[in-house]
Amino acid sequence: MSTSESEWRQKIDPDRIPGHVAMIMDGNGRWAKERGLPRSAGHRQGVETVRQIVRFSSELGIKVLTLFAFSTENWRRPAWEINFLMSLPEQYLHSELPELVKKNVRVKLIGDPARLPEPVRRAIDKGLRDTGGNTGMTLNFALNYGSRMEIVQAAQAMVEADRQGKLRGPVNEALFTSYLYTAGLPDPDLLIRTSGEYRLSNFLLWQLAYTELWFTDVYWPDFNPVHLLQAVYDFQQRERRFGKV
Ligand code: V07
Repeated sequence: MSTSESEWRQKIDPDRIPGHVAMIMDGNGRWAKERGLPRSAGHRQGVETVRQIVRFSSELGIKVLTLFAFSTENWRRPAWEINFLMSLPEQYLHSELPELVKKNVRVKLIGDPARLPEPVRRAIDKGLRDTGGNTGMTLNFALNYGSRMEIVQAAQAMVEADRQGKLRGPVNEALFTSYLYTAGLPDPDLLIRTSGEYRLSNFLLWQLAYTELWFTDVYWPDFNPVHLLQAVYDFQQRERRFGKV
């Protein structure tokens, strides 16, 4: 452990670790460009960061980690880049699944799986199966995820349930929440976005209503455990009011 890592660790209250941390992993392309490398090199290094941050988050005691891996808008990228990105879930799970199982991490997916290539779906299904009984950190990958689509699909499902006379109770926040991909998960306490962009980019719009937001100029491939400790430290200095005085 580096000095600065142990120093930051000491500044953090272990009893007030944010239960759910969500991350927008931005800046892989810019990281590569600044080094004169192809975008794929940025994505590959981005996966290394995912490995490291998942390990560290689970050791820190974070209960749910949600990572925005691929948005519904990302299909507009060039075909070669989409193909490359779609090879990453399999690569990651192939190398990490044994460790995730050992560390009691449970893999979850939010997003529409319908458009994902068959091999990706198969690899993820295996990940969900092999970790389904785990009770440690939930590692939640947002893949082909878009928040407005999620909300519209929830509304459609409620209309359909009502048509079939199966709507359980009045339409309120609790019922609506139960139709989202994130049903059963707590709302994020902390959102981290890398790479100096100050937007939500159609990520968890409903779920982020009271979330603390934390931004850094650091590109995702350079994001490390010390940055995460800094974000958690800042989180612990803030006073959350949830709309109350
Ligand atoms: C992707 C690496 C991180 C930076 C952002 C873009 C590139 C991990 C996954 C993944 C997804 C599902 C899963 C296991 C791993 C991933 C995509 C891109 C599409 F079950 N990283 N990563 N998926 N990047």
